[in-house]
Amino acid sequence: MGCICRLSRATKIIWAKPTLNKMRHAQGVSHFVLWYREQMVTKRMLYLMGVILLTACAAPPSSTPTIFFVPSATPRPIPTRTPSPPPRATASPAPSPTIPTNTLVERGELPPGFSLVVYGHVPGPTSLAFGPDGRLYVASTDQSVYALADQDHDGRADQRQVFVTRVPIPLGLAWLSDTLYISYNGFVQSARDTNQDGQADRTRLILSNLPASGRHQNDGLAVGADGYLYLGMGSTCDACDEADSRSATILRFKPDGSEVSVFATGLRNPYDVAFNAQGDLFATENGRDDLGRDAPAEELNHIQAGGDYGWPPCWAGHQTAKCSNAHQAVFTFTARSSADGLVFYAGRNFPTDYLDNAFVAVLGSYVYPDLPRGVMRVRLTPNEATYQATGEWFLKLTEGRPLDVTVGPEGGLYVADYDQGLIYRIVYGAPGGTTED
Ligand SMILES: [Ca+2]
Ligand SMILES: [Ca+2]
Ligand SMILES: [Ca+2]
Repeated sequence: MGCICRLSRATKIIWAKPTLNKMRHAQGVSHFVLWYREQMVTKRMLYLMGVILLTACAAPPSSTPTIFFVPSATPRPIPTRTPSPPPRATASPAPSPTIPTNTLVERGELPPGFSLVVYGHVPGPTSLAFGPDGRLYVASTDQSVYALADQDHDGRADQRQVFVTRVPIPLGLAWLSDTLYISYNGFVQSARDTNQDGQADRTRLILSNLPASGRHQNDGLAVGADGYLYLGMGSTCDACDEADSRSATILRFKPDGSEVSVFATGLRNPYDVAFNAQGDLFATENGRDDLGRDAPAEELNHIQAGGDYGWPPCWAGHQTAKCSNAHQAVFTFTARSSADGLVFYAGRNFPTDYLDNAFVAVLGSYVYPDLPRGVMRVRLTPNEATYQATGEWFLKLTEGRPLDVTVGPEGGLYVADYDQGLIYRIVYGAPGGTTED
């Protein structure tokens, strides 16, 4: 399935299958990988090595066509070897960025200098959003939204509180001022905590009766600079003509639920939506399932007002006469690997070349368990009216299934692992310290 098909209803239907439960259990309790790196090297040389390692680690999924940096691995019989990274002991007098040492990676693989710790535990986390109070709000498939806090600032949550309950299959969260908007099965609800006890006491239905009875439902939410909310709307089917014009679209509406309009169409399951620093809107999209394992690719789309993104007849690499007006994806991911949560990096912790890069949570596939999963980094460059992109793996996992990503006020990248019920915190340097400097 090229999506978390029925993370809405299919969460119950598909994932209840004994074979899939067996598969999940077979993944077992995770093993922790301690990745401890201490090197006394010059800043310039190690920075260079970091770039080389980063690009080497960036080996893309085979079906991802828009990768620029491909390490040349072809051996040559003649002794004209490409110079390898310089010896570690070579000193350079010029100061340059240092790759932090003393990092820790409790899960997966990251580029040099980054660390990852388990920040918190939430059952079936589907969506993440930091609140104005600095807490991390986490939507859960147990029909709740939790708020996590790291009160002693050691980089791990030590307090968890239920903020809202009775929100079945919540897939999207977005804060606007003191109000949390929650996208759940067929509805968007607002929630506020007016008496400062950490729990919502004022809730209000903003949108009702959204099409959610089929294969997908309403997904992620984002707040635009224009003050409107933008909502991904999944299709009711794998590939069909929809009866409800709101299905397989991006909806736009005012925070009070008025002025609902279809902003863009032809998106089979736009799991998440996010704005970049320029105020442009992007959406991930899970492609159709009926064409086998190798097509279509999962997509990242630059969403423009009135745009048609092609589903069902058009997808990346398949442009027929019907597709002349369909927008092309700006980046693609391995077919069927389920590109889901999306955020643009706007923090101060990562090196500056990460600013405004997209991070995309790639869930992987329950049908094809060998497909890659983790978090991809996508760099976008303006190109006429849209963008061109290159991408590489940022976090590679062999177990667990990332479903959403967000950035903390202190600049950490937070990842929701749906399968493991964990939230990861990734920073540049050693873990610890969630206080904004
Ligand atoms: Ca803590
Ligand atoms: Ca309250
Ligand atoms: Ca999200």
